[in-house]
Amino acid sequence: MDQFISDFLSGENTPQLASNFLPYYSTLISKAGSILSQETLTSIQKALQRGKMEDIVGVIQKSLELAENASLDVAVIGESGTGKSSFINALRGLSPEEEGSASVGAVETTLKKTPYKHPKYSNVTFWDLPGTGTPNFFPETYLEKVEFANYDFFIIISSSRFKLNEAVLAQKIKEKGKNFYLVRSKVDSDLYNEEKSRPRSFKKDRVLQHIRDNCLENLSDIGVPEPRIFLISNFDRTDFDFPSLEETLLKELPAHKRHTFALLLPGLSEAAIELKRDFIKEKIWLEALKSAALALFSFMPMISGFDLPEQEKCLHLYQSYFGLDDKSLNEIAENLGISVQDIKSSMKSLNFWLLVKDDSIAANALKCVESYCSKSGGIPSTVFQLFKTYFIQLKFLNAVADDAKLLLQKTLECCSGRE
Ligand SMILES: Nc1nc2c(ncn2[C@@H]2O[C@H](COP(=O)(O)OP(=O)(O)OP(=O)(O)O)[C@@H](O)[C@H]2O)c(=O)[nH]1
Ligand SMILES: [Mg+2]
Repeated sequence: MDQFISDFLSGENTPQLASNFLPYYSTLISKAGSILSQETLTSIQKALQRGKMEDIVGVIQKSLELAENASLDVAVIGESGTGKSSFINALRGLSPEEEGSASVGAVETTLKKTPYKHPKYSNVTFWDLPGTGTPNFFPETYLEKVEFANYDFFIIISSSRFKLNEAVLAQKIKEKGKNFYLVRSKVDSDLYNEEKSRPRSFKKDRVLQHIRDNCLENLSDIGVPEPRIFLISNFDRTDFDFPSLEETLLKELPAHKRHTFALLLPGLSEAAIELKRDFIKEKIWLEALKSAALALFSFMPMISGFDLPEQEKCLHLYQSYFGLDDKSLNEIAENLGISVQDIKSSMKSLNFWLLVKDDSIAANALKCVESYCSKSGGIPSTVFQLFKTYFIQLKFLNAVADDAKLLLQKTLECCSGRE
C-alpha cells in the first residue's frame, strides 16, 4: 500500500505531507538518481504545501512528458580503428553482422559523421564522428565543425594511449560546458595477449590495474584535468567498466534524460534490470500521484477508470522495455538453440489475464480505500480504481523484471554450458 498517496487523498495535514514529500520520494528513486530535477521536485513540494491540485497535476504531467520525449544524442570520437563503430553497436545492442549496425572493420571506415538511431528508441541517436587521428583533424575547429551543441555528451575512445589531440579536445568540450568520458577499448585483447606472453605470472586484475594506471598517467601527462577512465571490451557489455560507464552516464545526465537512457540498458546484468525497474517504478508512482491530484481537483469519477486494453498495452510496453517482446524472445531462443515455447513456459509475465486477476491487487487497493474512507468518506470508487491501476502496473513491472532476471540466468547457464 502506498501510504503517501493514501494520506494525500485523505487531505489531512497538508504541511506535514509537503515536508514528508522529499524524504519519501528519495526512497522511491534509483541509485542513479531521479527522472525529475531538483527544481521540479521543489515545485511539487510547494504545490503540496499550498494544496494546489491543478499545480501538482500540471508539474507532474509536464515533467513526465519531458522525460518520455527527451532525445539523446551521443557523440563518439576517436582515432580510426579504436572501436567507435563497435562501441555504438554495443550500445545499440546490435552485432556488427546485423542489419543497420555501424560498419566495423580493420580498415578506416568512418570518414564523416554518421548518425545511428537506436533500433527500439527512435529519439536516441549515436553519432559516429570522424577520426581524431587524420591529417584533417584540427582541435581548434573540430567541435564547431561537428556542431557540438547538438550532443548530450562525448565519448572519447582509444585502444592504446590517448593523444595530445584528444586531450585538447577534452579540454575544449569541458569549456563548452559538456561532459566527456574517456574510454579505453579492447582490454579483452590486452588480457589475451598478456596471458599468451606471460602464462605463469598472468593475473587479470593486475593487468587491468596496469592499463588503468598507465592511462591515468598518460592523461595527466597530456593535461587532462582529474581524468576518469573506463576500461571496456566492445564484445562484452557486462564486463570490465562497461556497466559502471553506463551507470555514470545515467547519473550525470540531466534528470529528464535519464528515463530515455535507462530504457536503453539491456538486461545483461541483474543490476541493469534493477536500475530499469526503479526508473519505471518512479514513473508509476508519479502517475498515481497525478491521478490522485486529478481526482481531488476535479471530483470526477476517475479520468478513464480501469481500462483493460490500456493496461494490456502497458504490459506489452514493459515486456518490450525488458526485452521480453516476441521478437526478442525469438532471437534469444534461436541463440540458445531452444524453442521459444520452452522459454515462454517458465515465464509468469506473459499471461495478461492471470496477472490482472491476481487477488492481491484488489485486496491492496481495497486496503488503501478503507484507510482513505476511514478518514474522509467521499469518492471511494474513484480511489479504488486509482489504486487498482497503481497496483496492477507494479504487478506487471515486477513480473516482467523477475522474468527478465530468470531469462538472464538461463542465458548465462546455457553460455557457461557451452564453454
Ligand atoms: N578485441 C577487441 N576488438 C575490438 C573491440 N572493439 C573493436 N574491435 C575491433 O577493432 C576493429 C576496428 O573496430 P571499429 O569499430 O571498426 O573501429 P572504428 O573506430 O569505428 O574505426 P574507423 O571507422 O575506421 O574509424 C574491428 O576489427 C573490431 O572488431 C574490442 O573491444 N575488443
Ligand atoms: Mg567506424
